Amino acid sequence: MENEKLIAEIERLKEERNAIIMAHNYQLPEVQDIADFLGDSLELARKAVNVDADVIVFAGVDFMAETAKILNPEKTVLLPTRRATCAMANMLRPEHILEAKKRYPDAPVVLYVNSSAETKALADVTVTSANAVKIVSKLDSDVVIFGPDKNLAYHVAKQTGKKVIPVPEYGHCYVHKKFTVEDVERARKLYPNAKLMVHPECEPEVQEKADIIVSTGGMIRHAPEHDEWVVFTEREMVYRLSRLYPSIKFHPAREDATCIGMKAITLNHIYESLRDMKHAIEVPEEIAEKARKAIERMLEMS
Ligand code: 5XR
Ligand code: SF4
Repeated sequence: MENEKLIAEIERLKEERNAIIMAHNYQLPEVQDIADFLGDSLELARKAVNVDADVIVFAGVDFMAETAKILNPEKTVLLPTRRATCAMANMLRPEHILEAKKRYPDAPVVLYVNSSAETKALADVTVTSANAVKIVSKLDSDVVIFGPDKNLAYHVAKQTGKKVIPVPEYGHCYVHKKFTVEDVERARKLYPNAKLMVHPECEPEVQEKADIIVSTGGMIRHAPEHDEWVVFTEREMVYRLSRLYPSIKFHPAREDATCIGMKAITLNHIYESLRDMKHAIEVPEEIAEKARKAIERMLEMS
């Protein structure tokens, strides 16, 4: 089917199923264009609690759909394709956490929201890039186990002065790892009037040269503070920002910073997911209950 027809079919099925479409800021432009809500994973999960819909089609990667399901157990949450997965979240296995807990039995387990429900169930508290420093400082312990992003772990250790044990030792996002100091230097030369907005999943030496270090939600909130930016995160963020603020200039720091998991979702998958009610996310209740506690603790502490 052509896009126009697909979009009409999606609209029709949305009404029939009482469904809404939520999309992450890294989704393809044509997916962003049909979304009812756009945001980062936590904004979307929170939003999902307040919407009056029976079905949520989640255009994002699997851990995001799981988080939405954990906070909305009574709703049907659909992931348009099983290929939409996060390479970084997949690096952390429950065994990594259990092994670290053996070495540091008194250390709380702090997990970035970019993690599976199974691992969140082993966490004392979850964090986002925006509240990680605040939450770790508040914890009553000088040692914390932290996963899966070692760059965020570095940032947290530096800001809090605490001992941070990264699990796994090599956890990272391959999309954000692409950005180098050379990209920063090129951006400064090419766009001398622009400021640099950098995602905290980037390497420490890139973060150190940033004007601001923010999640995608933070990029949206801070963009109006200046009229030209170079954006160090997944490239579709530039589409999102440019559509929101047509009078501000945004340049991608690299054209090749694309997330394969995010890009796996097409309009056709969204149509098929509404037509066949697939792939419904299920989180076993004993896992969901524990993971929900860790997420709710974050919401209370931030
Ligand atoms: O998965 C990601 O890399 C995206 C992101 C974001 O900034 O949107 O990091 N996910 C966030 O929801 C996590 C929040 O700190
Ligand atoms: Fe995961 Fe990186 Fe893709 Fe975000 S951009 S979903 S952290 S692989």
